[in-house]
Amino acid sequence: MKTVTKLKRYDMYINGEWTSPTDGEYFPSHNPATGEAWCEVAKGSAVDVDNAVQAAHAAFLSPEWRKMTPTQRGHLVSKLGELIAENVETLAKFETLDNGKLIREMRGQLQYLPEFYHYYGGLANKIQGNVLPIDKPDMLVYSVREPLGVIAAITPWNSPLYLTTLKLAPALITGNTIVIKPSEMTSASILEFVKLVEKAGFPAGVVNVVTGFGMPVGDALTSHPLVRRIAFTGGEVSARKVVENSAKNFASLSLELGGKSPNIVFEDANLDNAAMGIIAGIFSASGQSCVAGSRAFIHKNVYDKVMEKLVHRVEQIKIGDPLQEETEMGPLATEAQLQRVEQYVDWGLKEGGKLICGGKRPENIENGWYFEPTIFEHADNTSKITREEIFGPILSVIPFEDEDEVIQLANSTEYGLATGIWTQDIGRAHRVSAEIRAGIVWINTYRSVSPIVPIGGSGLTGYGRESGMEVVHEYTQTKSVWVNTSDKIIEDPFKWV
Ligand code: TXE
Repeated sequence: MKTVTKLKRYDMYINGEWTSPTDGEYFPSHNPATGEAWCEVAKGSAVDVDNAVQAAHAAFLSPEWRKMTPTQRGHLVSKLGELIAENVETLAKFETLDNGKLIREMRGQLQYLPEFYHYYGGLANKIQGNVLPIDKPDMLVYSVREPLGVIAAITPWNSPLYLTTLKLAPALITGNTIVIKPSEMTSASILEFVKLVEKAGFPAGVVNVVTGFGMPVGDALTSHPLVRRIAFTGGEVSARKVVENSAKNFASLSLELGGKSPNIVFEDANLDNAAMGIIAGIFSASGQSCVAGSRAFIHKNVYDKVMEKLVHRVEQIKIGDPLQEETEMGPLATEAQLQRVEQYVDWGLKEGGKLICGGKRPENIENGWYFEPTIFEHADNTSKITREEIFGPILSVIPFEDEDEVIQLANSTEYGLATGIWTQDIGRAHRVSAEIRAGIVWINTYRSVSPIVPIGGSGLTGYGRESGMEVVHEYTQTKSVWVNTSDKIIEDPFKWV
């Protein structure tokens, strides 16, 4: 008889308490490398969401949080960074178990994550208002930047802790409180991480986590009347619902929905680096990255050479268990995502794309949601596979003849997130960068991120920016304070001042 092992069970974190779901239900979370359930997570409801938002709202109003100085908040956020640094290995393992990404990628992300907390921790006491050069006599006018209130953070499965951090750190240093709703596929690492939030010493209710599905949890959270800002990373379909919900509570919004980012290789580029950059751009994380460089435009004079380098390296990619150090490509995060990738391969072939390599599940791996790194060659940029975000390991390669043509091709997408430009010509690098419609341009590099640098895009990618200094404005609002410094008696109440 098969023994049934009891799965690890996660409750929600509301008002500083581990809280079981009001409906008493839990759902399984699967390991993409095996396809098997490895833990279960509380299935939240609208009632749980309300409890979490009310707790966050009460914490926002509490003297304990309100009266804390920015310096003290900064110290708490930096402390959280230190605790992450001490727990990299454990957190990385939970992320890999849930989303199937390589342990070495998750470890690398987590080793770097404390930098975000230190950056924002240090920024906490540098957010200043202004004394305004007012055009009226006997007046002192100054502005202060104040927190908004309860922030709703909705995150996807591809990089749970990194994408949560982009929202959490700026929200906390500015004095907001937060309710996080992780993806239903990858809640475990966030729930493990929240233990560190508790340990860092944040007051109860400042950080809350509700788990469950988009409907009803994400929906109830983004339409809640006490939510003042929604920071959303995910797909277009859910994003449209979130935007509709924001019409109910007038919460401000940032949306990061991915892209169809190009890597452009000019004939004067260092071709070895360009090939490596293209591979890193699309096959890292099995293509499940918002900035995945899923289109490569290669100048016709170097097209064959670059293709040869690309195919040669791609055919050596080691696919397998993401927990093994030598693995280079792990599985896709869900079975649905795997089927979606297969569907795009079918469309690619039907629409006249030439399959150069990959295009199927690896034959030597029995279980798990694996797919081979796949390269398609196309004559132009018009097919579905070259226009839509796939979120899988499929690269579309298209040749081009000149700069104007490639700028037009690169911009002929509804997204506007990232672009890679590979050239040794400094003038061309900046000229092309200026013409590209994207929130991030990488020249002779790809996929670099830093807490100091804003991320975001336009069009179908969404709007708003995360990371960098300017994001603190998105988590604060200006209060203008007018002070009459004169001791004159006000004689005419109807006189315009
Ligand atoms: O995203 P969803 P999915 C893209 C990528 C992918 C597609 C779908 O192309 O194939 O989106 O991915 C929550 N109200 N990206 O299905 O469903 C949901 O519970 C509020 C790009 O995973 O949008 C989860 O927490 N929230 C992207 C989060 O939204 C709702 C990363 C994202 O899930 C909701 C992920 C609702 N009505 C996918 N419905 C990137 N930018 O990197 C769902 N959610």
